[in-house]
Amino acid sequence: MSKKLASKIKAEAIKQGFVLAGITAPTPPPHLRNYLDWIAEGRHASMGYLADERARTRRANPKLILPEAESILLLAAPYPDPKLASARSAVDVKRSKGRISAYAWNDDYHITLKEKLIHLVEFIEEEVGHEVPNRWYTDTGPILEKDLAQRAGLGWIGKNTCLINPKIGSYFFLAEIFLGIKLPPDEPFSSDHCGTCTRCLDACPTQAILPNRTIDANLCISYLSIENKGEIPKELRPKLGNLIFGCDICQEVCPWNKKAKPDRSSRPVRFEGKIDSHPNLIKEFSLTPQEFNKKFKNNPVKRAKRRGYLRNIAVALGNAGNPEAIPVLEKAKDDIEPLVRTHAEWALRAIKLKEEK
Ligand code: B12
Ligand code: SF4
Ligand code: SF4
Repeated sequence: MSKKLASKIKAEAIKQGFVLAGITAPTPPPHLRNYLDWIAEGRHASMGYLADERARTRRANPKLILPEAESILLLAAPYPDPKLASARSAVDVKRSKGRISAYAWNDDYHITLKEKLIHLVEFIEEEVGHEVPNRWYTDTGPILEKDLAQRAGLGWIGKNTCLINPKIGSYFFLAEIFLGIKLPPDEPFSSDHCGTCTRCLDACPTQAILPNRTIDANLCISYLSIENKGEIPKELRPKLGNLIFGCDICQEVCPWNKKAKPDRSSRPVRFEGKIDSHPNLIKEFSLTPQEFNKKFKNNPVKRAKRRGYLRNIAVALGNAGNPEAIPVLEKAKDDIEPLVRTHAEWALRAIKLKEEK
């Protein structure tokens, strides 16, 4: 097992823009039990792909993903710190503006990281002088990414369930490359830096965070506004406030993100969002299918589809209670999407109720 090769690979990963790199073996993840209990309790909501046979067997045994695998390289790629936009746009809290999660301000990481992962595989093959069986993923693989990343030494799993690194916080994506070569594994990150802190649990608007460091997706705003394809339960709508795609709250309150500098990647970082992180809700609600597709072509927001995105905006408009939204909401009663129509009707009722008070 070459330590020198491992160091070279990690150095190349950092050169490519990753901020953390570590190695672990393709053995079963340490906290598989938590995942099995989680799906048995239905905490995955409608995300059936997390609970099927393929999902369970592969998570239990990473070797099933690539039988030749001898090592897994775990990587972290930074995304913007939400406080960069808060500083830029103090109107954040003015409720006619929506909020889009920081991870979605730029092009979809499923697309942008692909190139870097392929480059790393090529680099490794050049170094060893032959082809190396490999398989890479970011997010979409049947893997407990955080559990493996913790074992590869990248950080600890916080009470908010995110992987946190003491130097850089938690605003990063995880990616991994399964490799058919033996590399020396890193020491697992064994300390827990949450201590007695409960800020994330206290701040979560829907109390979605469970005591065993898992999330009840049925309650999580990130799930409700992105993965959920149906109605948002009426009793939860007020809790969404002005969040129209994803949620960063349990990370924003985390002291480890407050400490982390926005330029944690040691490169100059400005506000680099390609899309408006705090769009005007009334304007955004008027997006036609063509405009939506154009605006979010390579952006994570497209995952919600126009009907999910406008559903979320209708809820935010209802929560804002601004009567100026009435004309666009009235118009949406004829929208092609039933989901948009029902949520617009709810928003109109919510605004009228607020007016009567
Ligand atoms: C499904 C999913 C979701 C669901 C469910 C989230 C959840 N926490 O389970 C929803 C839609 C809600 C979601 C939301 C978000 N997600 Co998501 N999501 C995933 C996905 C695809 C699977 C997660 C999963 O398997 N959950 C099931 C539970 C049981 O597993 P787990 O969360 O890994 O939990 C483990 C720990 O709790 C551990 N554990 C429990 N106790 C202890 C104790 C110790 C000491 C240790 C070490 C471990 C441990 O055991 C569990 C099993 O290993 C992963 C990618 C992947 N393939 O892993 C991305 C992923 C977790 N998501 C990610 C992101 C960025 C987000 C959001 C921030 C997006 C947003 N802004 O809206 C939010 C964050 C919400 C939150 N606080 O978790 C990143 C997280 C990066 C990081 N730094 O941690 C990931 C890794 C995707 C990626 N490749 O970057 N997500
Ligand atoms: S992402 Fe938001 S809703 Fe989900 S657990 Fe964190 S604070 Fe709660
Ligand atoms: S807010 Fe506190 S408890 Fe929650 S993840 Fe951060 S340090 Fe841990």
